[in-house]
Amino acid sequence: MAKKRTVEERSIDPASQEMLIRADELGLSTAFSRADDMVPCNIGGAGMCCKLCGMGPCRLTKEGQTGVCGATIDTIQARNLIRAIAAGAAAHSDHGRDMAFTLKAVANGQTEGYRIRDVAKLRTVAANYDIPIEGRSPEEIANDLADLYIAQFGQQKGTIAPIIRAPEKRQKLWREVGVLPRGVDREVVEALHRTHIGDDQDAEHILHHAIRTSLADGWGGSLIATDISDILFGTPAPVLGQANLGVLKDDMVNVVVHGHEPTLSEMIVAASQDPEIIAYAQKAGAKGVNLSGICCTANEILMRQGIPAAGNFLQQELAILTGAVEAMVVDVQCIMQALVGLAGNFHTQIITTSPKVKIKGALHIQFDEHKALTIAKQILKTAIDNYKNRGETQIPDHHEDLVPGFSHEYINYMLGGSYRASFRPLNDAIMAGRIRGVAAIVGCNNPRSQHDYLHSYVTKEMLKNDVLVVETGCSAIAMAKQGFLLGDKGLEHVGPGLREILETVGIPPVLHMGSCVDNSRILTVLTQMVAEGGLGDDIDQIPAVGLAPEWMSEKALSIGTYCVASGAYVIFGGANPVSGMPDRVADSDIVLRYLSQGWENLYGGKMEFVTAPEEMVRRTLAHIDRKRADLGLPAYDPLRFGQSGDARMFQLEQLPLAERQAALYGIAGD
Ligand code: XCC
Ligand code: SF4
Repeated sequence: MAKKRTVEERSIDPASQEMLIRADELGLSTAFSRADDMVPCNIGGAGMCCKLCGMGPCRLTKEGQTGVCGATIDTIQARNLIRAIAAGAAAHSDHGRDMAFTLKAVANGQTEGYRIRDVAKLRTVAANYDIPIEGRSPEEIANDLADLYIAQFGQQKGTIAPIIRAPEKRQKLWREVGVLPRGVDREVVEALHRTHIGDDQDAEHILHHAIRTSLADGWGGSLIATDISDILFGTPAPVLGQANLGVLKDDMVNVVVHGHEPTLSEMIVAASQDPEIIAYAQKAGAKGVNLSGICCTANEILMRQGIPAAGNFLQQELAILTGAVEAMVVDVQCIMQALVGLAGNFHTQIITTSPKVKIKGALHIQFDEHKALTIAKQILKTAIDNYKNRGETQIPDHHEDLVPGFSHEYINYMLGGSYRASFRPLNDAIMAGRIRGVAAIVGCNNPRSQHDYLHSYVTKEMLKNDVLVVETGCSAIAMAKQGFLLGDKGLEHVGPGLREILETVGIPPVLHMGSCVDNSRILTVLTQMVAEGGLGDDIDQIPAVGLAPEWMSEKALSIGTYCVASGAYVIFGGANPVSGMPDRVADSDIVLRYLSQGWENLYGGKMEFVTAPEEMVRRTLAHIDRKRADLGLPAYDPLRFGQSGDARMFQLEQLPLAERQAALYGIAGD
């Protein structure tokens, strides 16, 4: 049995530490303690176990060994990896499909409570695909767009439509290499077919299809999900929010929404402000209903409505441990089965809502967009009825303010205003070296690594080195809790050049770009940076890196793969699912070499798994500097900028008085 870690070793977040102590006191298990008890299987963990047929499972432990069918370690690793990528792509894309059906239903007046909130985005998106917009009602346009988007999933031939939003050079490359996705479902199904016993048995050929599958997610299902969420619920713009368990309230009915889809949660937001519901809560002795979120459902309503985030992935159980949650309402993805057992120790009701997700022992109130508001009210009344059963509570007194909502549309606007909206200032700042490059820090928490630590470490190192940081998913929530999504707290960690930009534009050190499907927004930003000019003519030339330091979900692998296919260098921290034999080094390992050098030769992007945090930072900066040099940009010089304004004053404050006077007023000391 592995060693039991202290609460400080388990999480860097004080609110989480407090709840972990409470769990220990109450003798209750959490993902943190179960990770200590459950030693990961080192054969499966390295991708060397195959259970694709009934002749196995075959566990390879020696060099040269094969499975019963003769499958080599490389084939087995590649098959395991593509299956994970296909599952991740399926999860994102099925979410996108449901959004498309919702848009269709809204356009045809068949839903309750929804309307088209962002007509401008609807028109822009539709115009991309030559859907007529002039003289037509939003509903007519939305109906056509919904039909087009629904068709992308089952399309059999040709290329999925949203691909046209990638840089032209990239599209041409994908066509030449033969990885343009034909239909979203088709690529996922083919990944499953190829990995059935007796099919594709060439590791590189298998991984070639992994690229195509992931592109169907990033430029297909995920992008569709983001587009439609914006059209129906509004394109995010900065709004004030809060994060961490301290957002729960002792005198209110606490309802936590958890999962990924905005459709139900947006309606719960509306219902929680309904006078009927407020009155119902007051009759039950509470001040009202206090809504908060976990994971990406949190991100969706945080960035659009300013609804607070109670925490990220590893805090779902910790929220229940407060004893203050009347109901946790879950939809799809990242929901731990342990919630139900844990909730049994408190009064918390776990409510499943998706036709795809039930958990034994949870209450199921099935969501239906045709009766969305009615169902949302029913859920809230169930929670309010449960308020009287609340026992002793312990809500950690920790939360931070934050400003999320940096969609690519908003970034474009903030850099130039309504009349000169443009990415020019960003490109210029990178070209001049004020900003060294861009890092997208994304992805999950993983109880095998200290909760939030890697997100925090990598983010701070990037900021210190004048690298602009954008974040999504649980990473964004991790940094929000530490105050980096607001002006002041994070600024002292920011290098002088980047700091000038942040202060001039008036933005926080870390830009929150949304949920996991919203990693498609990062693709759009990179494409716009290419279109703006000065940073090459394709995404792989931009000095940018993607990092998922605490990843755990298969979706993260799909995201990483489509970013590589789009030209980015992607670094995963923690576990390497294809690490192979312990004594193998990357260069002699067919799979690891292909993910790195092989993909880099083809796409200019590469995927690497790096455990040491210092090494993640070193490789990120080296890549950014190499891309700068390739573009002929001046080498990054930390002393060149920021010698004025706040940053300069901050430096001067550190100096002894005489030196400060000399620097400021030219008064020589004695
Ligand atoms: Fe899930 Fe999106 Fe991962 Fe967080 S970051 S643990 S996938 S909620 Ni996408
Ligand atoms: Fe074993 Fe081959 Fe079957 Fe996999 S496919 S379980 S390696 S026999």
